[in-house]
Amino acid sequence: MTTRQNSRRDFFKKASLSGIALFVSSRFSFGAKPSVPGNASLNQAISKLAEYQLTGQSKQNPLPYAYADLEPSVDAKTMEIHYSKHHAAYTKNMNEMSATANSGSKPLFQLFAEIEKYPVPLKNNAGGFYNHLLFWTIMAPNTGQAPEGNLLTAINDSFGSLDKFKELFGNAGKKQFGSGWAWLSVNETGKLVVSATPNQDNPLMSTTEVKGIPVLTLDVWEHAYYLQYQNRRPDYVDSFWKVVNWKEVSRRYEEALTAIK
Ligand code: MN3
Repeated sequence: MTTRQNSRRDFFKKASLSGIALFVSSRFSFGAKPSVPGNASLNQAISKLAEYQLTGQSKQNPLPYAYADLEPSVDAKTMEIHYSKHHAAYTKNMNEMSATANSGSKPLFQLFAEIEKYPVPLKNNAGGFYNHLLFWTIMAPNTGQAPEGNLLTAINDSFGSLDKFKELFGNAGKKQFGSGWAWLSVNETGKLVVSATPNQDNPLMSTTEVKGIPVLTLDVWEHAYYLQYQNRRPDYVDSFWKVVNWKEVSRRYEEALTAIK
């Protein structure tokens, strides 16, 4: 036995005698990552959402516009590859992996709520399936829209102004290191929160720190903008506001609030 192992053994012996062994072992044993607490009341609200019917055996919805319709914010070729290749691959992989993990008939949001129990590739592909499904709906051709009504009031209350919200959300996307997503979500108290996640993680997942029901999102993977913007992610993020479908964001906001009440 090495000196190090000896001193570790001695430490635990002493710790046990002094009554702190339980504390030490629960915090440091098994090399486990710190767990993110679950949120029963949020999960209860999530179970009331229309999209709760989605399972690990789902199809892509048809795009609600043509590939070229988001130009000049998002070019047609990017939209075509993004929808017909990337999103299609996440969908196919999720369906295959869900079948293997025996989770194919489980509501997707229930899977997200206990995602730490499943293999990371299933998490990545199920996240990729849902995040894009949401993303397509919250964009529309040159909307000229701005948030109104309850949503605008909530944005002003939470962030000070629409411009301050756009800056905060935009920075979440611009500063996300590597691939990921920016989010506007309704949290368990009904408050709006901005966050960013890496990879295909989302605020519905048990492993995500800032949890909530997402109502607006922006894909900042390079595949979402590189053909048109190359390294200029900030330009892509700024151009996104021209194609935000605020009517749909508002609908999702009201649905989330109703589910949480
Ligand atoms: Mn993408």
